[in-house]
Amino acid sequence: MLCCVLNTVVLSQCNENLVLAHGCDFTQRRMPNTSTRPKRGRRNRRVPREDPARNELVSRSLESAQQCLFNQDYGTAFVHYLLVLNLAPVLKDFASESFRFTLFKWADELDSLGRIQDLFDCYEQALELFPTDEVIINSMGEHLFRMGFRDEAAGHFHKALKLKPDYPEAKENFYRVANWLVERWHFLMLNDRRRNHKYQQAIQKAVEGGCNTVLDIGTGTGILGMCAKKAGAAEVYACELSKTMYELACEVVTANGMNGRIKILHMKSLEMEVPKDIPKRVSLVVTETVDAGLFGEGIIESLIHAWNHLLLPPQSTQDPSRPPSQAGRVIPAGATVFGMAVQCLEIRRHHRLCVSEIGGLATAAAGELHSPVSCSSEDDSTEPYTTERLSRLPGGYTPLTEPFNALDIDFNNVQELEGLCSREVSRVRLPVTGEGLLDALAVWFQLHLDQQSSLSTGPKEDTCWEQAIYPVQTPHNFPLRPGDELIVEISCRDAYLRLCSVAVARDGREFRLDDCLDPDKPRNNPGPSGNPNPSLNAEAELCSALACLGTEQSSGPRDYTMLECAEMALLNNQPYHDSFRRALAKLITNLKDARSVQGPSQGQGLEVMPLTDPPSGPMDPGPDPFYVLDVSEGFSVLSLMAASQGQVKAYSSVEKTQHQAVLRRLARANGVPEEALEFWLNQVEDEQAVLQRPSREKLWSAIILDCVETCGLVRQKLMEKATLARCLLEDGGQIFPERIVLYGMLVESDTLLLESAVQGQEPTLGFNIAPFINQFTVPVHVFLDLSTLQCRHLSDSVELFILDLMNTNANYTNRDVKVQASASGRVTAVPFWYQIHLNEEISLSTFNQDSHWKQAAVVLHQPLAVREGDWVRLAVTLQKSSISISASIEEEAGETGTVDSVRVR
Ligand code: 44T
Repeated sequence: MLCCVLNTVVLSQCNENLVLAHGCDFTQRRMPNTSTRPKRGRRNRRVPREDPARNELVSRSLESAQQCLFNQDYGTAFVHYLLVLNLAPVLKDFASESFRFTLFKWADELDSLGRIQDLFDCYEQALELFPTDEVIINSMGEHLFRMGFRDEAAGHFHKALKLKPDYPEAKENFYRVANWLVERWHFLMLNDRRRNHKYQQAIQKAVEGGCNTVLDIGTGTGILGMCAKKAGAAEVYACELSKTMYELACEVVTANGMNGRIKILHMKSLEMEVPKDIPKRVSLVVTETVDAGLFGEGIIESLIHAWNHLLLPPQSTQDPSRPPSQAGRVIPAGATVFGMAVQCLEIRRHHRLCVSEIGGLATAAAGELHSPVSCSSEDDSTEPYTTERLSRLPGGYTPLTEPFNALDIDFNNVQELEGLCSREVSRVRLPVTGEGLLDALAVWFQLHLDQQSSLSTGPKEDTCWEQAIYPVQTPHNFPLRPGDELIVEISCRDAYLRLCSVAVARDGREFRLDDCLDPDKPRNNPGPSGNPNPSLNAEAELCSALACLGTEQSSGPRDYTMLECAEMALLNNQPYHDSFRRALAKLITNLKDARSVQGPSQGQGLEVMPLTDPPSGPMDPGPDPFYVLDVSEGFSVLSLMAASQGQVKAYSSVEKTQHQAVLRRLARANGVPEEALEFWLNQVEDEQAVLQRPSREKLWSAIILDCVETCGLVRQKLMEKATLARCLLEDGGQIFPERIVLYGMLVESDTLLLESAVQGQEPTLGFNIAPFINQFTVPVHVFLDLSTLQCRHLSDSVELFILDLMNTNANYTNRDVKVQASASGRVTAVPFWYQIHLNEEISLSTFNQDSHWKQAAVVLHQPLAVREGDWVRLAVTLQKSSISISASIEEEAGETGTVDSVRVR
């Protein structure tokens, strides 16, 4: 009997661990996947007939469906249900719950078998039966998201929420992906009055000057097209590639009485043709398809295509008499790009490994770890730059050069646009003006709307724009000083502007900055302090870098591994790893003590395993090890740290082969025997292996759960995972963390408002846009840097919520918290962060300067005016893993603390 129970536990353990290990990660800040998945052909619907044979078939099928469901044969059950409900739609109400359950179970199986097309076919069949079932729609969205079809997933969540506005699962999903549908910068741009006004003026001038046929490329909400129409253009066309934005533009244009007067096309400008899409070439193209790196939205390609196919020929210098209505031109007319070298710790720790030791493990053997941002164009998985608002980087930045002119581009000169990508790589020599480590080149630009007017995206401007960041990827720590010259290469391969720091000139010699090819040479890890290794002065650092360069020709393979920026920052987070190390050590010591009292394996009432040879080293797992499971998302060394404690057999859920290889190398170099570390997902791939897992008789001593996403939100399904994990623990075993406590404070922040909705009652440039785009407002802001957020603190920090992972039944869903205003003002938001308690003594904060976590904030529906000393009641709700907060003034005075909490039923 015991054996049977355990087998069931182990079997379900295998599945549950998969559940524990896999989750939707809504937070990846990589390029959205714009591909669309293949669609199933529409099937003919059966027409139900009334006859006894059919009734017999229906009832037998229904019985079979129920029997199969009972036997957990979900595939067959699903087919039976389909048959039943197609033949007898009257049974829909009766069978809907079981049908859904069957669908979800079968879909999970198909998912784990990789039968993706079958999975979506099932959903589409289900939706033919239940077209307005928000639960099915939402669940299909979750599968779509996991498969990388993010736009489509977001569309499904939105649809589910429209069908049932208070459906918590859909709300949570929608909030997490809304920015894939309507990116947050739309709000910023529409709130940027100066930018709106300048564009409007430039367009008005051009139209009044005779450009009367206009095409708005990438119209977004339709604003620039409407400006052209309002200025009197005879014909206005607009195109938009995002379906959601296209639909929004149509709504906005109609609401502003311009329906039929602006032709909006749902397509990429590159696919447009004359006369198929627009009757004739236009005299003006307006566009703001520029990102922080200027070319990232494809403006070069779009304008080359527009000049060749959609625009009238440009005004020529030979024949200046051609009237503007007969010549083509573009707003913006061109741009000037600037760059500047900077030292910035925050950038460094997201792109380079800065520590030589993590939680007791030497890192040298990890090989070269790179972030996915690199100036090389060879690797498809890398992007040339990332974006940051320099003024908001925690810890700030130090300029190492003056801003330099990197590029000038004339959007009205098609030859220049076409020549850009075939241009020779240009080299600039920049006098170094500041002292510090070279971490990145920051780039911004001036967008010349016309001869008179321009917009700047510079770090010192009061704009909403971010700057493009080209991180330096060399493993060396390269201290620059005034008098040096930094040599930068500027190129424009595949229509991306690429900047790369290649060398430093000092005292008449040139030192290349590319990688040290000999992995065995010691490296000077920059260290988090900015001046990394106090024993090495700048000169010695340079010499040691040179020593590496001397061996550049050495053969031998390079161990080159890519980590996401957040994974890199996590590796650099020493307090995090040290805390885990201490907490794990304490647990193992306690369990050892308990075992020595009880005798081996007694605690679980299991057969004593045959004794094998005694452990040969301190880190050998030995015959009766402690089992530790790390189900962190992405790359994590916690399993290895556990294995290095000795007498531990650790299971890692690191999936990528390259990442597993890094862990193996680190294990070898740190004396952790191979058998002490296993990769969980390798094992479960092979069903046989699952059943023969060495730990089948065992329960876990520790399960490490990844509870907070980098973006600052509680990981989805955390509590469900904790409940499962709790069942899989041995006596005295522990979930890490055992508890997380949510903290927050009252702030007044206009910045957060500007990023979440179009503000104010005033129409935007006279147009009614806000109510439409504000439908996509999401009350929770993620990826905040609270330490640099422009805001006024209106209270101290206060405990908002506790999540007990060791006893999930003890949790509540609602809690009222009272907090006193420490200053007068308007509470616009409640930023929040977490204290993660690994055990009673050891905890970590997600709001800490070494943290790889960012913070999040709830933006209040309505700002709340407070006077100093007022008591504010915060009603905090945690539904699934999404937090909502509303605030009101508390009339009676009282002490800070919980007013009320409602337990989970
Ligand atoms: N964001 C800047 C980029 N499109 C600005 O679908 C600035 C980022 C930013 N449509 C913080 C602040 C800011 N044909 O809806 C999008 C896009 C569409 C096209 C048709 C094409 N060839 C294209 C190319 C793009 O154009 C719209 C605007 S694109 C970028 C705008 C405040 N973070």
